Amino acid sequence: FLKGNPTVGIVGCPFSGGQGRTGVDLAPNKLIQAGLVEQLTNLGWEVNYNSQEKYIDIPYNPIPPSSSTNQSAKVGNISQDDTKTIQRLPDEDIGKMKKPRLVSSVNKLVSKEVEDIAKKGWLPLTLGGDHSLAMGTVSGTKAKYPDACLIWVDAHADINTPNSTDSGNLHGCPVSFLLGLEGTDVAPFNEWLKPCLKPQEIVYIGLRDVDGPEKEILKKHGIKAFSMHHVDKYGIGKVVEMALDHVNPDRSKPIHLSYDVDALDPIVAPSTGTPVRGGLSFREGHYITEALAETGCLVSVDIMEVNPSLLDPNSVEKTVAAGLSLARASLGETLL
Ligand code: NNH
Ligand code: MN
Ligand code: MN
Ligand code: MN
Repeated sequence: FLKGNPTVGIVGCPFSGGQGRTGVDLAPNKLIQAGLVEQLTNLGWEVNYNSQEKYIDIPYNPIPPSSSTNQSAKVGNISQDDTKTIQRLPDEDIGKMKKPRLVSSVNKLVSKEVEDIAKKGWLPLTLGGDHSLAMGTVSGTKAKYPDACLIWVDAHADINTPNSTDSGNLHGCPVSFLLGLEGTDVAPFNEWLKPCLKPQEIVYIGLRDVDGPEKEILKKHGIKAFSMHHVDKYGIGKVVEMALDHVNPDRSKPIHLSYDVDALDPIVAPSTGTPVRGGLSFREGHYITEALAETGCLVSVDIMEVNPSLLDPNSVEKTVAAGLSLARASLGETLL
């Protein structure tokens, strides 16, 4: 599906507004500093940042309206005016949703960015930031590839609606918006985000902490999910095969991979906002990316929820290293 020399467009999204813990916004920079660009270049990819900057730095910190000058960082190809508009929005809860305007406006920019990169024939590699960013990444991928399927690797289903969410954190809701479930046709999201995904186009791997209402939603819409129970029962090889058989039976459709590092066991990726015991082993987690790379159908990849501010330096190093190796494996690093 990609055009020309294999080219990746890195979309660094230092964004934490979809959940309550700061620090997840430090991940893109950390991954870049740990050598992501060199590593992908060594795999034979041409690496672009799609801007003059080292990576695209999307602003999110609301600043008080009084401090108007020089507060917004230069942000790739996003104009200063855009950043000021975003930063000055008052952001009261809407219903249960926290920071809805911020999450919406950042995702609108991410969506456009991912769409532009995909339309060049490049592979967008989005570095979160929290997983609310998948509203933008998946809608952007879908704008270029309407028949793309979505493989969601996560401990969580992230399919709460604005009505069903308990936490109000929008990183627990992106899938419901992409599907256009009941309650998602709300401002400010409905000003730009149209339902772009069908229930049969998504499959989950790694689930083990799914909220009650989310289980109802999965059942109601017949959404395929492989939990850790299935990984234990069938083994990861069979699970990935069954997942692909469900969303991509002929291995002919483009694939978007949205990878939340909390799918990995906390021993492998401890520095993440909501770790859950009993996750994917290092190999299981990487097998998924290798098998998807092997299909030749991967067109867009997200690496989400690395939080370099959590726990001790050793935990951070492990988690960042896992993020890097997942990115490399997704982009075809071969073991032999
Ligand atoms: N289901 C919970 C919620 O909606 C937790 C979501 N947390 C995640 N998702 N980390 O990947 O708030
Ligand atoms: Mn997630
Ligand atoms: Mn998660
Ligand atoms: Mn929970």
